[in-house]
Amino acid sequence: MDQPHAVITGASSGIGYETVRVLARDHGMRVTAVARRRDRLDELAELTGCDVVQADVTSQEDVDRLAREVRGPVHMLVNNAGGAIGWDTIAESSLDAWSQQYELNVVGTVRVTQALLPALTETGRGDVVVVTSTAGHEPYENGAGYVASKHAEAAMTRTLRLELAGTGVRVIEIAPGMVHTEEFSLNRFAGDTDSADAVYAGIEPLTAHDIADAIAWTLTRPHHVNIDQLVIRPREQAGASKTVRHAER
Ligand code: 8X3
Repeated sequence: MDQPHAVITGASSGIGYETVRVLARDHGMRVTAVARRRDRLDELAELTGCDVVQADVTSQEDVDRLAREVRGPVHMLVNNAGGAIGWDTIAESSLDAWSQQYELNVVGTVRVTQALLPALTETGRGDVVVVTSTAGHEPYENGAGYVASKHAEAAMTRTLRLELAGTGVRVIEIAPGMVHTEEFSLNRFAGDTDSADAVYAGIEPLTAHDIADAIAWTLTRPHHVNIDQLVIRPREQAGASKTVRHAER
């Protein structure tokens, strides 16, 4: 086969950024990094030699352009773009935040998948990875807008696997728990660094590299092996409502 080519969304930071590095640097894949921020994309291109496409997954126009601009066959799509907005009870949550999270986490993933599926099926052995969350499997208080969008994204992923059976395309769900990235919690708490830092207090959270490494592992199994779903949490996070925190030393 040609050099494997992976397209990764949400590549400007966190899990997406690290997945570009791991697939390009450690696995010698050709990577196209997709994100909104040009400066981060340029940095990644310099660091890894990846191709870049500046695009917002919530824009149909951008994603249509992505499908046109992506070079050569596409073997892998890593749908990583997504995020959480707000920390409120359902009674007090912003409807706008609900819509934004659904648009980004669910519709954005479907939009990119639709746009690249022809290129993925053409190769006869494609991969669609969807980075969901443990929030896609277990609810928690104050996060319902995110939790609901991630449940929907996980359901979409399982449906996609059913629909693509027989096409040669694997559908892989990666469901991370608490991952300390530079932006996830900051975005959730609208830039409030104290609240964002408190999420990771007294626990060793996962890193973006832990998840990128897991994504790479699923993608490098023999192609008849479909890792349907990987749920990955830090050891001290036994569940959404059960995190054991140790006193800071
Ligand atoms: C992020 C994990 O625990 O904040 O998707 O829902 S969590």
